[in-house]
Amino acid sequence: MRLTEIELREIRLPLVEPFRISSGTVIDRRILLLRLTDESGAQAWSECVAFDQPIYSPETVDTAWLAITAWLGPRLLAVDVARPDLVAALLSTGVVGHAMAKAALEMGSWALAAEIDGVSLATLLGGQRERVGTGVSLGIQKSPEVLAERVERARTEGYRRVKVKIAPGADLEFLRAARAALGPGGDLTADANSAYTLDDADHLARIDEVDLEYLEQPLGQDDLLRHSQLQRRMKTPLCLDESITSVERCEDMLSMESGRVVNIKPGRVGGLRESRRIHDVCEAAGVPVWCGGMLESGIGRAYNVALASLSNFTLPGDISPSNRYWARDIVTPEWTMDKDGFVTVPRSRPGIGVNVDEVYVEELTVRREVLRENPRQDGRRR
Ligand code: OSB
Ligand code: MG
Repeated sequence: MRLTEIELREIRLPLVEPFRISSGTVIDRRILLLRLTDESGAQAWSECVAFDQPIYSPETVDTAWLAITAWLGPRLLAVDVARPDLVAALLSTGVVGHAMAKAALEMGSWALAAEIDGVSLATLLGGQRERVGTGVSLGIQKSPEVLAERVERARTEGYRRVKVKIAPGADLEFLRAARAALGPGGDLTADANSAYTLDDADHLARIDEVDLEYLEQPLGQDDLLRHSQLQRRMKTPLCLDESITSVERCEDMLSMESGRVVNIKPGRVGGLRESRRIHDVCEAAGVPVWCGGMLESGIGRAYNVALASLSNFTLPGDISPSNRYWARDIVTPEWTMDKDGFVTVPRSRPGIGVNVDEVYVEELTVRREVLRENPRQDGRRR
């Protein structure tokens, strides 16, 4: 595989409703899309999951744009890539951080390889599952009553798990209302997006009463040790999201017992190779994983669905259907969920399994830049 062109596009896609987490709110999603072209003419679209503001991690759309155009894109254009699992190392040598920017290129390389090989991305990754279980992630609502209505609706729509965003001042009462709406047997989880400190341990331990499947990322990204101290004081399993930035951090979590469940987001860990490594060490340790979401368009979602087809993704992921986020998605067919709460893994066509609506993408585009290979020193163009 030899890339001849990397096209960057920023689109704006309004969410059907604002999404509020403890650290901020997303209303209009600014999304950075890439289109990779290789010398055979094969193409693949990918998505960078960074937000407009650094509310989840240090990266943003603008830092990723810079990283890809200034440092990462030129590197990928300068080499022949034998296999997509080599791209992560190529992008990481000498460039620290910028995981989401790297992931957009790395993941696109996997899809391009799948296109060239004529197989689906899920198949190339080694995923066996035919469908993946779907959960909904509900942003912080105005009141426990409003949340209860949303939970009730999610339950009737068939979601296999309901996740509720929490923050100090919007936690226990909200979770009690959610539990009442879902019933005692329903899978309920909460995500704090790092809104607490260990000083809140007594308060957080009271969350045990609502019987969550897990509590996601209560403490800071770097708080692996503190999460292990909190875990010892709670019955509820902890799940780590922001903290797991690499397979090494995941190994640290396992040896410190900082949590019992892992959320894998390929953007957060630099791509699909690292995601698979994390999946594998968790599987070996008997720790279940699920695929997180970043309010992706249908392009990013395709990668999440393919990843979640791997064997140890035994818990429902944040992989909701297109209409939970967008009035109109940028792919066809749009992503749908069946009445049992599953999304089907597309296998019948090569690559990411959906078509990109390029006319609509063009309409939504607010910024565009194209990177091209530099002719080789000897003047030959292959
Ligand atoms: O922690 O998973 C998170 C959205 C914004 C920032 C952080 C998170 C989320 C979600 C979105 O939970 C889940 C989805 O894409 O459906
Ligand atoms: Mg999370």
